[in-house]
Amino acid sequence: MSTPKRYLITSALPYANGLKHIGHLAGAYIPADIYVRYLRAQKREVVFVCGSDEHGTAIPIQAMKEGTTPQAIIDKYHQAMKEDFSDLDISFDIYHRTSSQLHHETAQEFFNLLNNGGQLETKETEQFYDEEAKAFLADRYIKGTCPNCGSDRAFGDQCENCGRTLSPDELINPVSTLSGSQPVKKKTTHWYLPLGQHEEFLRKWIIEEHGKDWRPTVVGQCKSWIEGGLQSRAVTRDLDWGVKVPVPEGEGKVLYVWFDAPIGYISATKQWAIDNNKDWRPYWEDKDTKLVHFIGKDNIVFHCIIFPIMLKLHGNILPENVPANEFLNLEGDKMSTSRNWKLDMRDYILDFVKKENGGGQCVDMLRYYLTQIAPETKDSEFTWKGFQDAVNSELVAIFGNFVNRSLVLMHKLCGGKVPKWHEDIADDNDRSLINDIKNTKINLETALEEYHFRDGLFQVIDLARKGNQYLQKKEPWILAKKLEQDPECQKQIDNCMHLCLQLSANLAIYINPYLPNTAKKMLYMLKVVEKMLDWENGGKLNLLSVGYSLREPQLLFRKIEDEEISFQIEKLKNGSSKPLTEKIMEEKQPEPAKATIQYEDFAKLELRAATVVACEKVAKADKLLKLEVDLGIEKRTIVSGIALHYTAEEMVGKQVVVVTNLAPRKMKGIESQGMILTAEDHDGKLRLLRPEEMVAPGSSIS
Ligand code: B3M
Ligand code: ZN
Repeated sequence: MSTPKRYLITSALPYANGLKHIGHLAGAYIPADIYVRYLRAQKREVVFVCGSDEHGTAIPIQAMKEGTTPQAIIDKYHQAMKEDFSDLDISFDIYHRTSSQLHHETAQEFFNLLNNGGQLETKETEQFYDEEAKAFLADRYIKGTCPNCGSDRAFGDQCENCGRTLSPDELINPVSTLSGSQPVKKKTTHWYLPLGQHEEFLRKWIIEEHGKDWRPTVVGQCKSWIEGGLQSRAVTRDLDWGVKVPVPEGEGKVLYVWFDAPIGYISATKQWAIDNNKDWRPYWEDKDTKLVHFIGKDNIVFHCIIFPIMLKLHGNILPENVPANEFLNLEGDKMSTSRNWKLDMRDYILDFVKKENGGGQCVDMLRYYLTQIAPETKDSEFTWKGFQDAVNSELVAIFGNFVNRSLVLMHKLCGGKVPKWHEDIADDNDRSLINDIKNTKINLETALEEYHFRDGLFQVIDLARKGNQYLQKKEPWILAKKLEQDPECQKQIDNCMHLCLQLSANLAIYINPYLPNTAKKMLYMLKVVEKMLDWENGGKLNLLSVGYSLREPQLLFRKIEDEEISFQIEKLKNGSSKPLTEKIMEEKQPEPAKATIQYEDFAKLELRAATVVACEKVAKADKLLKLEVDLGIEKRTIVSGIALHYTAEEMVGKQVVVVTNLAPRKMKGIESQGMILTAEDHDGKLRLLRPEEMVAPGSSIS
């Protein structure tokens, strides 16, 4: 296929009824993010959309559980999920929500167009009705025994035990979850999408056109749906939470959540276009757009059968691929929210990313392991031991080790500068490594274009492994010892180190889609700008110029200790993954009183008043502002975590209190030369501490 003009990449819209776990992350978010980062490095035009799915019965059910309103539920979880994705560096261009006005209008317009075009049928049917609660029962509100596996906890739409999609009529001994009573049948009218009329289209499009390039698991599921005969699907529900059916006869009814949710991809694109002054239409109407949906396997039928029919009828483009993933199990068992057998993204963030020695490297460690075990072709399993092994024996021992050794050796043996390349003494080992650097680019490209993310990652690690083998063969440290007798050895050392450094630069390019924080850290050490990560630079051997001096290396990854692993396993077995409210509380607990100190201890602090002379937001960091402050005799740069509480504009001109003798610290690559004092309110809000009246900048505070 020729290169498309633009790409629209979507990740499944998660239900805003709870925090999402690493199974979701591995299924629909990390692979999409890798793909998008790769496309961006290729300088392709790409928009990556996602957002919260805020309709469906899951929302009012969660509200009942938490004793609050559906609105409060979606507000809480929308915000929480958005933060979690951002903490794990999932780089959506927009994270939208289906409760927005724009989405309601878009979904209603969609329904009207299909309805007015005669593409929907209405049917009167009998549906389950709860006489005590006086309400029609949505499928999710009915529980009973699964006809497939016999589990007595199946819902009217799906059995969570065996995964089978159900209709309420199939349930044995149905009961209403609203009142616990036995539901009765009552007449009601609904709109239906007659899937059966589109069977020919589906057969041609999926089986003939994409039977070879889509994942076999996806094509297999579609085939069995089509061969099983496609029934008409109701696209409306008797419910008061959702997008209102936009016709008078639809009073009291809403669109079925699976009708409106995928339209959420379109409304997200519209909102993105508004925010960025772009036109959304080509993304959904121009055949030169490549649309790709990243989802989990339980969403296949909606993305490969129902939504494509809707898109076709509405005159939109169809997805080019739907790389659905299978499921991720956890420590020998299925992940489950009700049994609290799961690892929430938030738990990992609190235990690793936000811990002292965490940050970007812990984000990358999780991204690494989840890609290495990605359930691309069959279910796979997350174990803490596996996580530890992947980090310690691959990231630390292979990738991190190679980069670190290369930099340490070049500082030792080449005076901290990129040494020359002497073509006249190049040998087979050199040439074979050069070939590997070039071939990895081609193999990685193929893997990424075909959505084989695991395989691609393996290629990158394998290249680092080859780098280690090369160093081991060349032994530049031995050559260094021979220098006195044989000064010619310097040329061999030069070649070896030159190649290792060019390989390190290439590794940064190749790892960037997978582990963006690691790539950035490498850029810093190699003292090169972000532009070097452009894909077209992959395979080049002149990325670092001869004579260029590089920084001292820092370790790319830390080891995962045994205690961390046993702690996590204990935690999982004790079911101590806490609900969100407690997780937030945990973060915000007032600190216990600290031990008494002497005046001398206090006097060690140097506090001064300073005036903010310039201020800007730190790119890609929601919470950070970069300030330039005037301390009378000098100006300093300070990075402060107050961006959620003050805008950059309002900071300029303000006086603040600065701890001036604190050791400088790097945040997002900027050195912060001091700290600004704030008070934290109970609700987490930060307020600046400052002199009651303006004082001369630099005034000391005691
Ligand atoms: N919210 C189901 C899920 O999270 C659903 C996906 C919608 S994608 C349009 O599995
Ligand atoms: Zn079942």
